[in-house]
Amino acid sequence: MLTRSRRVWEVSEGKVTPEAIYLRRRNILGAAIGGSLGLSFPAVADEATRFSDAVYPARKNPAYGVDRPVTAEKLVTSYNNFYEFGTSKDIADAAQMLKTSPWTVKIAGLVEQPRDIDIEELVKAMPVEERIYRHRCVEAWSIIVPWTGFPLKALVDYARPLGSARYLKMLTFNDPSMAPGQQSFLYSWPYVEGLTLAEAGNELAFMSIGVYGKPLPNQNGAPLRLTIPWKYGFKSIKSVVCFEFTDERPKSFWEALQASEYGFWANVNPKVPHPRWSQATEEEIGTGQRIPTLLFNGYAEQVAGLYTDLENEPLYR
Ligand SMILES: Nc1nc2c(c(=O)[nH]1)N[C@H]1C(S)=C(S)[C@@H](COP(=O)(O)O)O[C@H]1N2
Ligand SMILES: [Mo]
Repeated sequence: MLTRSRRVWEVSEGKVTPEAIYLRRRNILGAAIGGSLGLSFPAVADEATRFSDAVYPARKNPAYGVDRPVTAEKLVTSYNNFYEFGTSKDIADAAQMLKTSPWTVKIAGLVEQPRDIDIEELVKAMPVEERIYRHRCVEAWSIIVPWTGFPLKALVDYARPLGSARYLKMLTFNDPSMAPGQQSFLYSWPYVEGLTLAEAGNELAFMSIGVYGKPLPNQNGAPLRLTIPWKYGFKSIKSVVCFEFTDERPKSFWEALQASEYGFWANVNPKVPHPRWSQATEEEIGTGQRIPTLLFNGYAEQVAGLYTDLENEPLYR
């Protein structure tokens, strides 16, 4: 049931833009160098980053719940999008090659003091809690997940951005020796995403370090991933290594590949179809039910105010 012969959103070769082809040429040199150095895969997966025992169990925040049962853990940890490890949903085994310890997070760009910080140190400084959120993929499937993490706003405050900063750009690791998908020239690595600082400061914007009361499995974006529940899932960037504050709107990974289909805003809206399929309903993974999709994925009350002056922007793709 979970495996479909073909995913409509998978970009067929005919759909690849000239820009993607340009990027692919640009990347060939880097890959060739990696090959000549004889980089090889480690034989065993490294242990996941360990957070202090104080993190688990995290306080459950009752303000963030969902009126449907959570999705089975086994499904959430075995049905994934993580193109660094392949284009199918079945990448959990491949993702075990990701080395998540040590893990350094870079705080860069328009901040008072750019710096590198070990993730364990960062997490110690953050208010960790558990929240249950809906997750709505642009491919029209959804899951309900208990995340452990901290508000993105706490990280923004910690970074102390300058007044000139307007956007937060986030980057995934870039290491084709650990992530075979990054050897593909069709995509422009590393995966990148961005938010306005107003969005990053919204109470719902969350950085996750765990699911189901345990550290994130690699396939879900260990050791640190964005969880931004009112936007299509591709905005929720996994395995983040850099937070850069900038005055330029970042061009995200999917936008760079196919801007007509995947934009910067990507807010969930059942009334705005994807160019190739309807967004009116979604398949709830596990139950197989098709349920109506909600404006802002059910979070309109918290986030609609972010967009009141932006009616001319393509907010819903
Ligand atoms: N670095 C990176 N982050 C990513 C992706 C990816 O391919 N690479 N896929 C995105 C998409 S399309 C979705 S739906 C979610 C899936 O998260 P999950 O596997 O934890 O459910 O991760 C998002 N974050
Ligand atoms: Mo997605």
